[in-house]
Amino acid sequence: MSLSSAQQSNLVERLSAACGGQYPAEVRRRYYISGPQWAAAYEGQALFHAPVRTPVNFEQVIRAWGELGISHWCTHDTDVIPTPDLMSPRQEEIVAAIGRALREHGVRCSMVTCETFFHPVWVAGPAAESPAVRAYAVRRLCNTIDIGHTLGASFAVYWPGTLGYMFQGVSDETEVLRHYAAGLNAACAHDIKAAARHKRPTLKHCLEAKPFEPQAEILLPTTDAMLGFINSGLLEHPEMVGVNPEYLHELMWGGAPRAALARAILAGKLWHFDINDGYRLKHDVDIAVGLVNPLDWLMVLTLLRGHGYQGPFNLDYKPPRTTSRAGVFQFSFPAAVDRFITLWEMAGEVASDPILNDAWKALRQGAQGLEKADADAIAAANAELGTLHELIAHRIFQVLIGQHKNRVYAL
Ligand code: GCO
Ligand code: MN
Ligand code: MN
Repeated sequence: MSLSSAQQSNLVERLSAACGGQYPAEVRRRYYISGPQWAAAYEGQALFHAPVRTPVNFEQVIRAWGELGISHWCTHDTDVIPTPDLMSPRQEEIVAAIGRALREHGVRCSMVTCETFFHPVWVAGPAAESPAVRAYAVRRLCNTIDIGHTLGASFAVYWPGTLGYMFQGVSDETEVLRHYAAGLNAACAHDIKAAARHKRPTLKHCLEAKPFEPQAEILLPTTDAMLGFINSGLLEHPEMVGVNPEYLHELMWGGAPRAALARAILAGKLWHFDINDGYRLKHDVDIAVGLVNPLDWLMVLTLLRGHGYQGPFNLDYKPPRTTSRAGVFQFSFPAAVDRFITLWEMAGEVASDPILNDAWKALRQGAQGLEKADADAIAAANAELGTLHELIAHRIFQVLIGQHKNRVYAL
């Protein structure tokens, strides 16, 4: 017997409740979690994929965030304002309506981002050879900053998208990067004035790297490349510019996301973080947090907790095409939020676990009182401590599966 659509939905509801581990909206609101308009609105389209879900607008997304307890919302300019309406009176009406929706549903706007990859104007990239394209890009960046201040955002994110090439020799990479820097310089200069006008602090401008897609070659493919770019001398306000690493983007090039985040922390530039999951050296599948690499995620959050990261955790994932439109709000987002919260709290357990702390302390102390020049003696004196490396990995696995809280298999 086949189930009606309502019966299928009830089944999803029943099984998701049976999974347990759900947090009430007021608990979810304690975390600085943001939900992107584009993630909720994603219809499942891709090069080989037809859309599978119906469109949703900002009112529907903001209302859902309010109900689910996702405290912050973020958007590209063109997620909510059609390109022809940008910088027109219609834009003002839309932005005012967004402001009303945010207030009504108790959601705040954390971040705005300028779409510089989708529209045909960006075919040759946001820092194209054509001065008209670059001048238009600057107008768009400044406009996005204005929208951000109007909506009370604290961050602007820049994913350069098509900043790269299909063919070598069309452009000089140093020139393209200079043009890109000029765009960011104009954005920062505009922000300084806009912030003063709005009597607000300037936004935190965060660069997001992705190693592949949508170009064959990307000029700033990793968070490390972004950090180098910030310090290249090309930026007039490097102090206003930080990074927005995306977990999967660092994994995609074969890096260790935790190490990439550590380098950004040391540079004082880890301001915003896109959370999702996926596979090494594959496409940008943007799977929801924790569904592929839960152990790695636990360790990433342990690092961020340990360093007092205070920025947003942005749910930049794409609900899979197999999830229905209703399922996006009924299951996908709440489950992603709850996995994040669980992993974050588990990271607290890793940090305070007495066994791990004993092991870390012993390793840091090492064997004492040794003759500095005697390599064999130093190696021999520390030899037994080395076993703690594997013990630590085992203990973290136990935390992940709850064995540190006496979860046992009675065999
Ligand atoms: C991706 C990118 C985007 C950006 C977004 C904000 O996964 O393709 O991460 O989702 O985060 O464009 O600038
Ligand atoms: Mn992202
Ligand atoms: Mn991605």
